[in-house]
Amino acid sequence: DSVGNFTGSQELRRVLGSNGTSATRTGTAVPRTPSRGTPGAAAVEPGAAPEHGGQGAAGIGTHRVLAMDVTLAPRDPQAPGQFGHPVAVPEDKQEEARSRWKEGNFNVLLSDLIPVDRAIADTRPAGCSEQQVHDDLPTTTVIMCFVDEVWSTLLRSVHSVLSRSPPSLLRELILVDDFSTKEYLKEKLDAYMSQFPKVKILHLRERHGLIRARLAGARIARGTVLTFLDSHVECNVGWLEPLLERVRLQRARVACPVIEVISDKDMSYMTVDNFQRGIFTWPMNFGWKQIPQEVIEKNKLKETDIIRCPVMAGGLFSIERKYFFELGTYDSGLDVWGGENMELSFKVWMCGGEIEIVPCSRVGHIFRNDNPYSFPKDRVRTVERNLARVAEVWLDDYKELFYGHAYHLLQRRPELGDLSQQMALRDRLQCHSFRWYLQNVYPDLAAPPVKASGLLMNVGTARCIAVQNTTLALQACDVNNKAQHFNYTWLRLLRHGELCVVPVGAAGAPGLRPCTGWESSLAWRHSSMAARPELAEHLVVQHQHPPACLLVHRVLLALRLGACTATDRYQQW
Ligand code: UD2
Ligand code: MN
Repeated sequence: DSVGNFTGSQELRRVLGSNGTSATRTGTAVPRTPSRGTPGAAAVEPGAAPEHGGQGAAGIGTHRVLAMDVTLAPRDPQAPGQFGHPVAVPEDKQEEARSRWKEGNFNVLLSDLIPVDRAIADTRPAGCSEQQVHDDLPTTTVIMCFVDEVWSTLLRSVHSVLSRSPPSLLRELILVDDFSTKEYLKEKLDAYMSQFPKVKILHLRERHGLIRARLAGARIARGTVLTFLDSHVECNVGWLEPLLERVRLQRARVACPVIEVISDKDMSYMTVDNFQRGIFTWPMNFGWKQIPQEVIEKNKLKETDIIRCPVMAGGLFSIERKYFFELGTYDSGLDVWGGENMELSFKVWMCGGEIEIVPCSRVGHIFRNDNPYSFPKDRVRTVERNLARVAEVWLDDYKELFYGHAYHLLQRRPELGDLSQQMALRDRLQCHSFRWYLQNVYPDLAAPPVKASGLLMNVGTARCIAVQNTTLALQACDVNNKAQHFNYTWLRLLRHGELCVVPVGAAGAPGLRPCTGWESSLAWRHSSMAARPELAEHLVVQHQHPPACLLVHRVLLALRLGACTATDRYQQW
């Protein structure tokens, strides 16, 4: 059934209903005034389930999720930004706010103004605070890696973990300093954190990037579960137990909180629309996608229902430590930033696990328009290389869809480094194919529209390719003639309906064949062989060595394959 693709088993389903406004992470987020997290009031609603829920099926007791939050009665209720309210930059500080923006690519001046332990509104859907979780939840190590994080923001992230996590479940909080350059992140940070016995700081001796920095934290972690967080977050009331409950129920599972928005401009805490899944579009761009309204209604989905996701955002999640290592952690060949969320998502799903968003767990995050730190190498190329590694290891033939959408990579393939360990891991774990993943986990991935469609006109002769019965011919171009219409797909097939143009047809010349399955021998690269890209492009059979080009024979005026020549107009289409 379709709901299986969207939501998880419904163990956590409880009281229904919703209130309050919500917003998206793509710009229309609106501040939310606290409705339940009012100062001084415990986040317990009248008529809710009892504090202790008695015995679970296995004889293990359960209790109502703890709403512990020492900030609910804040020291200074009048402080700016308290309760997640927006803050305005004072008139005489506008210039300073602008100049400090680049320290973190958000309003650093305001972050410094608001308390490091401010209260925020409890944005959980109604019903979350009555949910029951097991008394024997696993402990967790929180791992937060950072490079040159803003002081007040880093502190606020740490305080939110310490003050809103049940102490018995928080084994430790490991800060991994990825070779920051800022002075305040050295002795001053060590000194500040020394007041919290649970906080450990690992200063890396060189820049490793977030992927290897997280792994450095994971290697020394002692909690049963690892919980990764970015270093500019605010964990909301009751955020931890629902994540740990999901992992306790099923160890081969990644549990993610709903990621809410801390405004980069006014530092307000904003909630987001419910019912959003983590998805990707080609070439492997992460995004959130709303579950269609009719699916919500048909299946009577509740705001508190678990949401299964094809991929995760990457920054905030809980995973059992031993399971993470069984999966081979991350591909440690991924550099600096980007793509690791795709890698772990494909690996988890294809090798027997699952990924979900837990609506009763909510964590705010400052979304920024640009990375505030430098990349050791070119940023774009670093991310592309990471994604290409993921494509090569996990996508099977579908990697052509990735390369088809990142076309320049076809011409200039990045140096990917050694992939043999990753391939061996996939073998050892006996993971499903990417086709299985698409069919079972992400069946609604939009069928990729074709890359181009229209006529295939030869520049030298100004004639067009046409389909005659089941063979190819050259004719005077006519846009109204359906026989001359072709689609060029993202998999680089030249299609006419169900027929594909193939390099060698029945008569030894290029011809047609039913398109069944994808093989590299059917693919045509449409690209310029010339230094001047404004020249019309060649249709190259790539898997032949040397590559061959589709051309019109000057004498016979018929289609042939031949050696590619950059300037030959009879080879340009
Ligand atoms: C998102 C994820 C982020 C990561 C990234 C893709 C969320 C909320 N964030 O981008 O966790 O998955 O996508 O890779 O889902 N950092 C280092 N060393 C580096 C670079 C970054 O320690 O070389 C730290 C950084 O300080 C931050 C964390 O890694 O705490 C994530 O980086 P980001 O906040 O720039 O990534 P973001 O949120 O844009
Ligand atoms: Mn981030």
